[in-house]
Amino acid sequence: MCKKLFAAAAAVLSIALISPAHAEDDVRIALVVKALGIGFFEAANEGAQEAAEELGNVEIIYTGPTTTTAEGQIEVISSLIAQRVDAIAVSANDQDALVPILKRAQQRGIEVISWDSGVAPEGRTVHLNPSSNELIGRMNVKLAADALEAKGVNAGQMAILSATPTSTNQNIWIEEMENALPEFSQLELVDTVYGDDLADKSYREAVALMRNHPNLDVIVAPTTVGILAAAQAVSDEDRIGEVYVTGLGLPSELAGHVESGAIHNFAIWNPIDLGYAATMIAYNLVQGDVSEDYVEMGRMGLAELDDDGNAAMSDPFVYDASNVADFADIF
Ligand code: RAM
Repeated sequence: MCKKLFAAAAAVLSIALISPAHAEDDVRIALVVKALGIGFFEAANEGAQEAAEELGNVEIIYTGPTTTTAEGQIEVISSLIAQRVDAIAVSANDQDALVPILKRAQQRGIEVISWDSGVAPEGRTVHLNPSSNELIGRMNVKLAADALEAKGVNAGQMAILSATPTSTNQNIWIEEMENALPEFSQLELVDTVYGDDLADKSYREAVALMRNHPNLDVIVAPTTVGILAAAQAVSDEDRIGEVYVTGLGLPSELAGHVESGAIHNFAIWNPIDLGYAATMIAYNLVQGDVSEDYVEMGRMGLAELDDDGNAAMSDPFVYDASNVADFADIF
């Protein structure tokens, strides 16, 4: 056989052997996020890719709308149904608005779970919370109390800068914050506003909070987009030391603001582990590997399911000047 032909045949063969995409028996799992371009979700995607590598026959489709709307997610999900993916794992912009389209997905044999921000039980099989909602709510208020202490005052005002008004997760956490507040009599909640997990809107809302409440002591943002924008706003407005920012954020995005003093401390769980665990759950559902009480999450262990299919992972972790740099390279 001519050498050239042999080389060409070998090249084709090796392409066939190394090309992993769209193999017939690949399990295709769509990770649908609130919006593209949010660091928290990109870290979750890293975990999803790790799970896919571990499982071997999984392809992750990381997708979401460009802004944090239910309409945008409905469009994305329609297209995933047309592509006949095997599973959809969604962090929802609205717990009810997505139910009809997700029901349609389920009718077509697609497994559906929510993670991070939940879908109502009618629209999914499992919902994976990053941690106990009550704990997250209480922790956010405790962080605000820590900020007052850092400022050296005994009592003060706090305001909440949230994501969208329909975010399932932030709404539950705000409710839990309000439940915990009576135990923190030093804190007065003076306002709750919404930055929609858009950097520019969150920034404007943070500036408006400072203008509308001249004696504001703490902005609590239970969103990675909101906390970063608020810290930037406090720093740009020259209010470091007067208005403290706290809530839920990524060490990689906030290390500089801890150093500047705009943030005393903040919390988050590991978003890589969350994306990994959501992928494992979706995969096991596709395999039919799930009982009424639990489903496995690979290296993260068992997810115990309550009657509505809700599960929760581990406790959030608190970051401050003593440890933020150690985690800034990870997520
Ligand atoms: C943002 C999103 C996400 C939330 C984190 C804390 O990235 O709103 O849903 O879990 O913040």
